[in-house]
Amino acid sequence: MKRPTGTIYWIYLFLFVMLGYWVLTDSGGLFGSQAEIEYSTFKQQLRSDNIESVHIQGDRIRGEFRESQVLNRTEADTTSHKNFVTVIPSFGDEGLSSLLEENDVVITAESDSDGFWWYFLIFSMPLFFLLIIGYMFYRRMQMQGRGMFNIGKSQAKLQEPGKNKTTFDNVAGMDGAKTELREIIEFLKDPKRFEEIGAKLPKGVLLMGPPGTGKTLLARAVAGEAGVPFFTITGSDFMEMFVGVGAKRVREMFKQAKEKSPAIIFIDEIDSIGRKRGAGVGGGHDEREQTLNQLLAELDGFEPSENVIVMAATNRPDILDPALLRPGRFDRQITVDLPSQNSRHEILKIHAKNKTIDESVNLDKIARSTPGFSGADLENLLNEASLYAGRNKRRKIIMDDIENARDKIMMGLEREGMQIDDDEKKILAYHEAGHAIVAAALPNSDPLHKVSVIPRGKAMGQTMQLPEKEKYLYNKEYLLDRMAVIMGGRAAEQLIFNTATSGAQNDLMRVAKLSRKMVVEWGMSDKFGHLAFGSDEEDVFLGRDMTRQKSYSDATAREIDEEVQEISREAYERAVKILQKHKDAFDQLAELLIEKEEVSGEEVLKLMKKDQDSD
Ligand code: NHX
Ligand code: ZN
Repeated sequence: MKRPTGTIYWIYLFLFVMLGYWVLTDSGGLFGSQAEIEYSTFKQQLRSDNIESVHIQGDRIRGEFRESQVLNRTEADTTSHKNFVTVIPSFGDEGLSSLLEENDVVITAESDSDGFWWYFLIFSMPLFFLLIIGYMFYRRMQMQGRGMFNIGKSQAKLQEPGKNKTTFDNVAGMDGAKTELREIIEFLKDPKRFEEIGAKLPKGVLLMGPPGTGKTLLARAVAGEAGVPFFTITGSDFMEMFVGVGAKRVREMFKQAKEKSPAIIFIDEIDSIGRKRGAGVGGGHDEREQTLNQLLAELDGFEPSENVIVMAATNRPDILDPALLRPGRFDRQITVDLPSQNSRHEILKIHAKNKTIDESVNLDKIARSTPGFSGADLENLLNEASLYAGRNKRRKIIMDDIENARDKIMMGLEREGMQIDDDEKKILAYHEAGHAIVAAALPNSDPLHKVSVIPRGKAMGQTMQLPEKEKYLYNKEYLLDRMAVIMGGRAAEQLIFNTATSGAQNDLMRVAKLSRKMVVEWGMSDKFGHLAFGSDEEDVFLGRDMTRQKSYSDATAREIDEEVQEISREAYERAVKILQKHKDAFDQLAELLIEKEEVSGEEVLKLMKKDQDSD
C-alpha cells in the first residue's frame, strides 16, 4: 500500500491541530447548549438571583443559570438553556463584583486564555514549518535510496563474476589498451605466480580518452576476462552535502573490495574528485579534498598482496592532481582514443548484430564516412537508423536510413518549424553555394559530401565535407584551402548581394581560430617562419594557471595579430577569385539549392565540370 504523501500528511495534521484548538477554546460550544445573551439580560438574571456560577475569562463571562432559561431571541429558537455566554462592555462594570457576591454566585476565573492560544499558534508556526521542511528533506533523501542512515555507506555497485559476461570480444579496436590490460588480467587470474617472482603489479590503471570511447566497457571487460568481482562507482557518488562522507565512502568501498579480493574497483569520472587540490575559482573544496586524500591514502595503504586493482576513467587527464599519477598510485596510464576507421567498422559490426540490417548496407562505407565518431556515437547512429526504418515501415535498415541518421548526428536535428522567406532563402543558397564551389575548386580541401539549405541544429544551412581518409596531420596547403572554403560563404554574400550578413558569424570565428593557430602554435606564417609562441588555454575554471606568461613582447603580439589578419584576408580573397571564375556553376548551384534544398557533392562536381568545359 502506498503511504500518504507528505503534503497530505501535513494537511491532516494541520486540520487536527485546528480542531483541537476549536474544541479547547470552546468557541464552537460543543459541550452543552449555550446561549449568547446580552449583558443587560445577564445583569437582570443576576439581580433575580438566577445565576449559579460564572467563569470569567478576559472580557467574556460564561456561566450557568440556576434554572434553565427559555430565551426566545427568535421565534424559532425556543430551546431552554442552562449555560450562557456574555461579554462585559468595554467600559467595565464596577458594580458587578459586589452583585455577584451578594447573590452567592460561584466565581471562577482564568487569564485571557483566548490570547494564549493565539500566541501559541503564532509561536509554533515557525516550528511547524521547520518540521515540514525537515520532513520533506528526509523524504527526498529516502527517495534517492540513500536515507539518513546510509550516508556513510559505500555507494559502489558490485557485480559478481558470474554475472559479468563482458569480455574483450565485446570491445572492438583498442588493441593497444587491450595488450596493456592483458597483463593485469593474468595477474588477477593467478596472483601467486606473479608474487613468487616478486613482481609488483600496478595498483591503479587510469583510462584516459574522450567521452563515449568505451572506457567503462573496457574496465568491465577486464573484470569479465579475469572473472573477479567488479565494483563500480562514479566520482560524484562520493559527494554528499556533509563533509567527511566522501572519505568515509572511499574507506568503505576499499574495505568491501578487500573482503572480496582479488577484485577490481572502477571509479568513473575520477576528475570530479581527483581535480588538482587548491585550484579553481573560489579556493579549495574541503569535501572534495578530503575524499581525494582518503583515496590517495587507500591507494598507498593496501599491499600488493591484497590483490585489489583500481581502475579509473577520465576525459580530462590534464586537470587531475599530480599526486594521483605518482608511482604506486595510478601509474599505469592508458589512452583510449577515438576509434580509427577500421575500429569503427569493427564497432559497427558489433552493434549491427542485434539489429536487422539489409544486405545492401555497406558498413565499411559508413565507417569511412564517420570520422570523429566515438563508439557511443556509432551505437547511437545505428539506433537512429533503426528508428528511421521503423518510421518508414521498413523491416530492415537500409543504407539511406543510416545516412540520414549520420547527417542528423553530424549536423543536428532538422528544424522544420523554421520559416525562411524567399529573400533570405536566396542569401542562404548563395552562401552555401559559395562554400561548396570553393571546396569543389580547391585541390587540397576535403571532398564535398552534401550542400543543404535545410535548417539543422544551430545553422540555417550547411556545406558538409568528409575527409577521404583518417587525417592526423594537417599541412599548410590543406589549412589554407580550408579557410578559403569557410570564407566562401561571406565571399558569396559580398559578390552577389554586395553586403555582409550576421549569419557568417560562425564561419568567421572558425577562420580566425585557424589562422591564429597557424601563426601562434604551428609556425606556419611567412613572416615568423617556423616559430611557435605557445598557446593560451581557455579553461580558467578547471584549475589551470590563470596567469600564463606570454613568451613574446607586446610588439610581437601586434605583429602576430597583423599576420593573423593577413592570412584571413588572403583566404577571403582567394574565395572571391574562385567564385568569380566559376560564376556560372555558382549561380546554377544556388538555383538548384533553392529548388531542391539539398544537393550532393557529386552534383556540385558535375556543375563545375560543365562550367570548365564551356570555358
Ligand atoms: C540567427 N542563424 O542566429 C540565425 C537563425 C549565413 C545563412 N539569427 O555558415 O545559419 O545566422 O555555411 C555552429 C554552426 C551560429 C554554430 C553554425 C552558431 C551558425 C551557417 C548563426 C548560414 N553555413 N548562421 C553557415 C547560419 C544564423 C550560427 C553556429 C552556427 C547563414 C549560417 C547562424
Ligand atoms: Zn557559412
